[in-house]
Amino acid sequence: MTSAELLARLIPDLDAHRGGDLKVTSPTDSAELASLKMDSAADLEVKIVAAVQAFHLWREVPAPRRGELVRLLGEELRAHKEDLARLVTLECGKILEEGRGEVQEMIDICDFAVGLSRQLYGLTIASERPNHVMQENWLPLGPVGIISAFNFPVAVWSWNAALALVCGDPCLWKPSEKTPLTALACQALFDRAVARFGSDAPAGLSQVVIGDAKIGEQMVDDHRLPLISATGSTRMGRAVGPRVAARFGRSLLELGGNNAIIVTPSADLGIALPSILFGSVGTAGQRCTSTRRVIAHRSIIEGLFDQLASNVTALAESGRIGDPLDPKTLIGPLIDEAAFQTMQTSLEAVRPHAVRVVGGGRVLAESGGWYAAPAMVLLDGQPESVLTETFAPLTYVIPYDTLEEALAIHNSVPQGLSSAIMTTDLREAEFFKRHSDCGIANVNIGTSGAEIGGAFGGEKETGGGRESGSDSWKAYMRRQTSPTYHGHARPALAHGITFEV
Ligand code: UN1
Repeated sequence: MTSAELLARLIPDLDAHRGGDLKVTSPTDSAELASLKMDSAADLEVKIVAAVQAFHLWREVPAPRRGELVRLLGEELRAHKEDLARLVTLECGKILEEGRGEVQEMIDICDFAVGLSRQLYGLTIASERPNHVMQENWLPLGPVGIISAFNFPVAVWSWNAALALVCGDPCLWKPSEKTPLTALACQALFDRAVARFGSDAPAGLSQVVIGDAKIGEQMVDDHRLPLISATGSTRMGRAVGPRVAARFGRSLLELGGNNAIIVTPSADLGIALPSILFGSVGTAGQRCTSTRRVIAHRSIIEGLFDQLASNVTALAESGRIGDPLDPKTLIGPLIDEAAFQTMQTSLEAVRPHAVRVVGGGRVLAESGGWYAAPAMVLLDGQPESVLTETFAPLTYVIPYDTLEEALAIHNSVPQGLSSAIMTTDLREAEFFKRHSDCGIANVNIGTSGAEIGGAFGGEKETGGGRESGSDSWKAYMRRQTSPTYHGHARPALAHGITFEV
């Protein structure tokens, strides 16, 4: 199937979006996939008005019925999983197997949200006054602005949209300008679900905004979007957070990571090695949960580094880097030349401090894509440059002597998303869980590949937001405390106050 055929299957109305201003290329070979029209400020205004109108109608639809729409969306995703995964692969360059995994995350969050649509529980709280009941109610919040990144071009939308929709909120989605086609494909699948759902799904319930940072800023500043859920770099979050706060909006930020795996002397290397490799070089190191640092006990670091080095060298030499649609490929391209150059800059910055450096160069230049051989860097400490997240297959291997020291190194970066320890010692595992400052703390599991059922997100410069599972849905609703008096006599005042008029 050609890319044109795939696009036609997934985005029946693609022609309506074609235009001159946004060229979409595939990182696999830098060939153009399509050229799209960007939304103007006036276009966005129309979409926001439609989203507000949709909110007034959608909030009145019972939540379990709203869940039915998300159930149908999940069915469309199941039916189109392979096509959508291919488009994810073509547009962002992750290998097809990971494209499938990403669509599976979408299906999973839809299932989760369907169940949730019958469980948006509030509380009944004991009142201090006679004949009073005090409830805590969760009410729809309003249209949600979703800003997503290129590396999970569809799953991140679904984590937000599936929850927002059952909570009663329309969605306005600005995907990365590098991956707008997968967004249009999701919108088309959503439209199919709506067609099967019936007329109580209002127009404007889910809309895509195509454009760059400028139109994103317009969303961020608009008070009619009470929640902005933004995924991307810490730099982006630094701009978004204060702007949303300035209008007293709510933001849900999923920003950079600088995730580490601590490998203790008791670790089972048969578990540790594949976990480190998937975390470091999987998705070409372009997950916010990718493993950027391995903090290994000094007694095992040399042997571990040798094994990591020989594994990544073998990947490069055995043709496992390349076309992400090819089933034998494990590492696809970086998103673009700028990503490759950033990786080189980080390598140059760390080189003077390195004990050994393996890999890191460009491969398959003739393809037109920016493919990098994964780099492993053995260090004897944690230099300044390691504190910055590099979105590439670049992993720093750092020694430690005591577990306290390992955690100190671990926590000394500004980001706080995912963390891991490889150990067979219960005490080490529990010490790690208590002291890791991250939102996610894995034991004998790598840093990437979190399940949707848990709350996903991190602390510090990762932004503090939580999305997908657990009680993340609360971010998409507003909490109302509602005391009711049901007695006959003059009601008592709280706090024991008497006020006789
Ligand atoms: C991201 O890279 O932005 O935990 C999200 C994981 C995936 C999500 C990554 N479930 O690796």
